[in-house]
Order: sequence, then structure tokens, then C-alpha cells
Amino acid sequence: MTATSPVPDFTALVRAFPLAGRLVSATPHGSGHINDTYAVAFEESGRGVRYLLQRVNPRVFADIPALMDNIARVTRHAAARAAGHPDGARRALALVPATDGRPYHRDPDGGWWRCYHFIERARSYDVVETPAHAAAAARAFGEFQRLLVDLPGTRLHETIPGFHDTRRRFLAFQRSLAADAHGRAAGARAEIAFALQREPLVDVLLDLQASGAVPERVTHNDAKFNNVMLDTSTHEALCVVDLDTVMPGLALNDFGDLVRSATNAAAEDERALGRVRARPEIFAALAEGYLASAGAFLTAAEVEHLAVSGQVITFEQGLRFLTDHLAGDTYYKIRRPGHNLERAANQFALVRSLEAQRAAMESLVRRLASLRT
Ligand code: ADP
Ligand code: GN1
Ligand code: MG
Repeated sequence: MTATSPVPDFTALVRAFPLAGRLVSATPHGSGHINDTYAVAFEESGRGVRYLLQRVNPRVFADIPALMDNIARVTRHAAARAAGHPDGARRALALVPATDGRPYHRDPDGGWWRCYHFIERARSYDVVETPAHAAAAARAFGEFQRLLVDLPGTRLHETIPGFHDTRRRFLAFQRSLAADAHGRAAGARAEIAFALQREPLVDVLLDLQASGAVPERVTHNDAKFNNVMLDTSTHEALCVVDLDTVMPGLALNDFGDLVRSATNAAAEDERALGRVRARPEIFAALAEGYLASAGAFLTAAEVEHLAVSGQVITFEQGLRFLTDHLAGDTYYKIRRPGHNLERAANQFALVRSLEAQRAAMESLVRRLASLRT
């Protein structure tokens, strides 16, 4: 829960959604940095049913009705596609609309709540444990992009404008550094120096987009490894979750975020930087899994830049954590003072490791791509 969020009144909240049975428990769930997520358990005639209740973060998302409109459209489309599958209910995130028919409920404090069916016998991981997990997750994000190719209707709302505009992220970093509103710059010299030195990275994907070499698509934009649910016994990827930023974007932003979040041998906030490194076998599994589902629609330029996309998005993420640290920790949830600075240092260490392996990663992608043609 965020520092300023009131404690939820679950008894009242669950009445706002058509949930049958007796409320048994409501417990915080997952390790997301943005929303407040709870698993709520019900019992009806001796049978247990769970739902996922989420309070959407209004400091991060300016127009929650527009965001929920995106999610309602995308989940409807995904459900139609999963309908024929024997395990279809676990293969698409499904909203439970509020009793009044809207896709969200507002509590008396103005909080924005939504409810999803709980995906059972599945879990997400913060750190990849096996190459098979990485391949399954990458395949799932590729399938999700493929699913969205024929999403009916108008362009989706941009829930956070300029979300992966890395140049804009760099400008925000420069502004927070110039202001140094909390006097933290002196304690972040090494990270600031790294950020300034790697500035050329920020335009790599933007230039490809501006020149028309890579197209705009509908993408997930938060393709972090812990946003995919893996079956606890088969380890198959069931579906991707956390759809708040599904909107127009670049396929390379998603793949880059997978590289960032999955190749790291350590957690995103590991302080012992010696443990932070990009694992080549996990990169190989990601590339293989992603090409298996997305290879058919990706352009040659997209495939050619899969390796570098990891560097760009990891750098962007480091910039975002550093900016939030300098600005006083207003965006990401933190669990200790200096947490965002530690995360930034971690991401920058990962950038170095990815840089050192760039040539090898590029030749691996070329090899995999040539096997497919
Ligand atoms: P945040 O935006 O804060 O990251 P998420 O939507 O990613 O929130 O949810 C947090 C975690 O909850 C996810 O990493 C995942 O493990 C779990 N989760 C999300 N949706 C579901 C669901 N429908 N069923 C079961 N677990 C879920
Ligand atoms: C946030 O919500 P979560 O934890 O899945 C963030 C992502 C970052 C990620 C870093 C809306 O993702 O963009 O990459 O933290 N989501 C938003 O771990 O900003
Ligand atoms: Mg998440």
C-alpha cells in the first residue's frame, strides 16, 4: 500500500462487485511497484473462489476511465481468442465489472478499484529461474502482440503519454538533477555520471521509429517478467497481466523490457552489484521464445535490433529510478530510504553487462533468425 492510501474497507468494497459467497480473507498480493493489489477469498457452499482486487494508482494514471476502457477492450478481445481453449479461463485476464456495470468502482475516499478473476495454480516470478521460464514468457508476450494486431476499434488511449520516449525520460532526469529538490545529487554521483555518459543510447529506438524503420504497433509496454503468469506444475506461460500500459508502442520496447527484467541474475534491487549480470543463456531463451511467436510479423529491422533494445530499455529504467530518487520518491513504491538509487545502480550495472555481450547477442539473434527463413 502507498504511504498515503487509506486502509481498504474490504467488506464494503466486495459489495460493489457481484461476488457471491462469504468473504474469508483479503491479503496483499504480488510485488508490483504501482498499484495496491489484494487476493480476496470467498467461500460458497464449501467451495473456495478467489478474486484479485486492485486499487489503481491515480498519481501514475491521470485518466483511469480511459485506462479501464483500454483494458475492457483488450480483455474482451483476448477472451474471445481464448474461448475455444479447454483451459480458456486461465488464458486471458478477465475483468469482473462492478455491480453498476462500470469496469471499476470508486470508494468513498475517491479510490479507484477494479476486480479480476484470479488466475489459480499459477504464479509470477521476480527473477527468472530457468531458461524454459524465460522462453515461455517471451513467447507469451509475442503472442500478446500478435493478438493485438487485429484489435477492433479506434487507437487505444495513451494511458501515460511518452511512456517509452527515452529522450523525454532523459530530459526529466536532467530537470530533476538541476532542481535537486531533496539535496540527493551529491550522494548519487556515480549513477549521475553514468547516466550522462550513456546519453547517446536514448535515441537508438526513437531514431528507428522516426525513420520509419520500425512501425508503431499495439504493445504491452510493461513486459516485465513478473507480469506473466506461469502454470505452477507445467511452467507453461498462461497469460500476461498488468495491462495498464497496453497502448501504441514499439515491439522492441517489450522485448527490451523482457531482456532487462529476465536476464538479470539478481533481483532488480540487489545491492551487491557483483551479482548483477545479464545471463547469456536466458537471453538466448528469450530470443528463441519471442521469435517463435512474433517472428512471423516482425520486420527485419525489428529483429536486427532485438539485442540493443535490452540496453536501451534497461538504461531508460535506470534513468527512471534515478529521476524518482532525485525527485523524492513520488512514483515507485519504496521499502527503504535510497531504494530507488539502489535500483538505478543495479540497472546501470546491467547495462554494462549487456554492452559487454552485445556482439555475441546480435550474432545469436542473426543465427536464430536465419534458421527461421
Ligand atoms: P502492478 O501494476 O502494481 O505491477 P500487477 O497488475 O502486475 O500490479 O499485479 C501484481 C501481481 O499480481 C502480478 O505480478 C501477478 O503476480 C499478480 N496478478 C496480477 N493479476 C492476477 C490475476 N488475475 N490472478 C492472479 N494473480 C495476478
Ligand atoms: C513498474 O507495475 P510494475 O511493477 O509491473 C512500471 C514499469 C517499470 C517497472 C520496473 C506503469 O511496473 O514501467 O518498468 O515498474 N510501471 C509503470 O520494475 O510505470
Ligand atoms: Mg506488474
